[in-house]
Amino acid sequence: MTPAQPAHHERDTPPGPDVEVLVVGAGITGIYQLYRALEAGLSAQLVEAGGGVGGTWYWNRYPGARFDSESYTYGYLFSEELFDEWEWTEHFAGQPEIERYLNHVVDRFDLRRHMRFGAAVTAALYDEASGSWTVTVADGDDIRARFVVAATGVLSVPYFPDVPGREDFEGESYHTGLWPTEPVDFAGKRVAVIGTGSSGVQLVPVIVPEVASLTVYQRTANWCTPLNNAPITPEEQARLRAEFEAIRDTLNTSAAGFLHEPYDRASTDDPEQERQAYFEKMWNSPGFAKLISHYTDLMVDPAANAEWCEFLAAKVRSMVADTGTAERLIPRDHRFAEKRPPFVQGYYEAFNDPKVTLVDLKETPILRVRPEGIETADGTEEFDVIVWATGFDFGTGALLRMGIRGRDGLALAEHWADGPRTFLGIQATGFPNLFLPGGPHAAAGNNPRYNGDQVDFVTEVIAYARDHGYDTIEAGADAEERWTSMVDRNASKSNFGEISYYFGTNIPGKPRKYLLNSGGRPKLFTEIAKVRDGGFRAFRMARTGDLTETSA
Ligand code: N01
Repeated sequence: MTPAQPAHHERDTPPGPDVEVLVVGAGITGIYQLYRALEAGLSAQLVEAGGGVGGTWYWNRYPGARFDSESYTYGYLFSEELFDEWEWTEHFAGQPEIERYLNHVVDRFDLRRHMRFGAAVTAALYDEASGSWTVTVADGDDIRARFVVAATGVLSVPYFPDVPGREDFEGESYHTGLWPTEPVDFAGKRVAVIGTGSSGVQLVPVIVPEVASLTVYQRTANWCTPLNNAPITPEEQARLRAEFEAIRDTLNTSAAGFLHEPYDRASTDDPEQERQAYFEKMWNSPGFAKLISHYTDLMVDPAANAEWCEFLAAKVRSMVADTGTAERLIPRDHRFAEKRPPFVQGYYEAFNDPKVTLVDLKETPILRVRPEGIETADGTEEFDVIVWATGFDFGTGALLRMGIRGRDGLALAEHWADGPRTFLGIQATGFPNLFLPGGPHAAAGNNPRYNGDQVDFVTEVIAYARDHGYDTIEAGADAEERWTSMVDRNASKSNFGEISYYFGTNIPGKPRKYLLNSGGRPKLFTEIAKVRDGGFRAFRMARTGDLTETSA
């Protein structure tokens, strides 16, 4: 603005947007979106509810939190210099190192000055006349933005089950997804952990040495397999650097965004003895190799899956000394990968420590939380600390809590009353100029890879609109319908039950709709290419008459 121009409040016309792109969330996706927007020459700001950078990796700082995708496959690939200069210490880095990395990226690319922390979004209202959004943050400030990119993540709203008396507990209470920035002192304390998903099973073995006692409350046993983590040797570091181009190509094109090679044999191709040998190889393989490099029929043939599960059950029995505990730790009600499988370090072995007890909630459900502890059908056990490792309102949780209202005041909560409706997982019809990379209908493997694909495309679409003089971008209703029904249709073809939080089943009253991208990353690539080839006509782009006058 030149000095001769009046200040915004003195104008007759409404002021123009404060910023072209407002990113919500300083997680891995939001940081990347901020970088891309600035690189494209757009003015951009980022608001973040937390006190620092990291998103999931800021909030989930519980002991034991770590990657289960290889560190160098999870980090950014947009800069070879960044890839070269950052040395991950482990194949699967722990939360402190991840948080340091994300802060390094923010400072390395001078992004922090565009970021505002402690700024949770409480409302986002679309203004038809100006084709822009007014976003209210927790301190009451309003930011007007042409485009809003909600990079708020799928696992960002912790879920506390409605257990009677939960608020009455007089000891310390924590949720793994809302972990305090000050370390929690477990020394000599009687600790309860409720929940045995990926978070609970990471935490348990790490705190055992400190606690006086640890009681693990398990409702559903999980198929946990070893993470098989290791330090990255200097030779491996050198190889990673030397092979950057090839690594990036594979990660940018592979179906799930991993380096693991898909296997070309079905379990029925091998005789029993060779199958067992291959199962052993999988057991000793790192992280998600156990899904991606497994027999091709693992996820489609129930018999193949059942045989692998028998192999896993035998492993549990061999690791856990107490027979009753071992049997309780073996899942009976779902197949491998029907729920998101956790990868562990020393989880099963932790139950051999006399300080650790397993309570099977299918046998003795929690009746209530009391001021002094937890009451089950077996009586009350007293605790100093309760850790709720009870998961998240997955997929739609954050977006539906942001007070988003689009065209004609349409609430996103209303538009999604029966589950999310999106085009490519990045836009919803009726919400022009709002983008949702990394939200529902997005996930298809290693998060940063397909979230990054979405961010790249969002940036491309915004730049296209800008370069062609358009102010508004909105997914067409037919495009939204096509993508949404593709997601629902493919999800319903699975021979797995709808028991995972992927279907919203962990939250009472939530619509049972698939929340990931059931078409996978290849489908996202195909559709993006089609949109590009079709001259972006899947989006409605328009000029807003008075915008040119009022834009900053
Ligand atoms: O949450 P979850 P999470 N009474 O929903 C139990 C990612 N992640 O935070 O299965 C008793 O998986 C519930 O029991 P049930 C990863 O994508 C990644 O552990 O519903 N228990 C379950 O055991 C993961 O999938 C890493 O019967 C109750 C647990 O709480 C996702 O985050 C690390 C209950 C919740 O498990 C979520 O994982 C950590 C109740 N009323 C997380 N309600 C990496 O390694 C729920 N539960 C990268």
